[in-house]
Amino acid sequence: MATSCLAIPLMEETGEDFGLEVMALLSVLTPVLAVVLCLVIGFILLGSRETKTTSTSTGKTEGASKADFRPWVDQDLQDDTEITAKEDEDGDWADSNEDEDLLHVPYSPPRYPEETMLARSKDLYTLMNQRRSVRFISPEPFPQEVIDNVIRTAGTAPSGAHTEPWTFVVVSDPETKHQIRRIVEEEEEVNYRQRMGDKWVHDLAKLKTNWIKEYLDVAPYLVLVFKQTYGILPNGKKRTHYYNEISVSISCGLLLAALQNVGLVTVTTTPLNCGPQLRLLLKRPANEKLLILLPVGYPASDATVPDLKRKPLDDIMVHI
Ligand code: IYR
Repeated sequence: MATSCLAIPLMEETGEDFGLEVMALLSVLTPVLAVVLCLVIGFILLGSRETKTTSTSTGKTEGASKADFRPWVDQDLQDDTEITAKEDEDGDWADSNEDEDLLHVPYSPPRYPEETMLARSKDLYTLMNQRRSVRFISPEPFPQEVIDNVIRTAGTAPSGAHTEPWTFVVVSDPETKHQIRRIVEEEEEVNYRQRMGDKWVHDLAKLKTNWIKEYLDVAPYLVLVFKQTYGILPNGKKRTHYYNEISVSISCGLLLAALQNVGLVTVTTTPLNCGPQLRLLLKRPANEKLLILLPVGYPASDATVPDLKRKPLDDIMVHI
């Protein structure tokens, strides 16, 4: 803009003079233009950083001064829970004062002599170290009460603000199992062929997995674990389910241990892109999102597993 305004009086001069003057002007203006350009870029960058900082902080920290902003705390607190809760701000959320008078009672779980502790720690490790993800499951039935008890066990997991944000859908009906298989295989074929990409498919090659999931028809039970991204109170108001994904993941860990404890097997599957269809098939509400699908049964008599090794203690533990 500056050069075009200055060019007007130069119009009447000769072509040579015009060229010289433009050159002279440009040599004076270039450093000035460079400084102006730097300032503009600087302001733009600063502006975008500030917007980012505010948009990634939680409701609590919004509006906090720069000195108050503690990303190591505030961003850690922002799991999927808070994002989901904020996205749905127009919903009617409950105040969380209903448990204010919660009674605190004495707690004295069993205490073992050190020798017993050692033996028990070894025994549980030995049992859990035998756990493997098994994709070849026998159709042989087992009592439904065992499933009830392992799910009761999963339900003992800790959860954010004791919200217990889990739903375990147990499917034994053959037709529903088959519909689940159809949905999962259809999506998994697209996953393996397109969505997962070459690197992921290559990384899985050693496990010899693919989109054919026979176990979904064969296993006597399928357990579909849903995380409740928020709760719904009897009065219809929504209740925040803090850290719902972590809470449900912990409960899945307990479920795996409980299955191992009774000699049943499973494989933790996370069927990519199947959640919404499975949720609708199983008539679960919109606040529930599928986290994990577990086929459960005895291992097939000819079951095989990849010969994987576990990392030694030194590789997984740091003692300070
Ligand atoms: N969900 C797919 C792919 C898959 C992904 C991972 I990461 C595995 O450890 C195994 C399989 C499937 O179940 O085949």
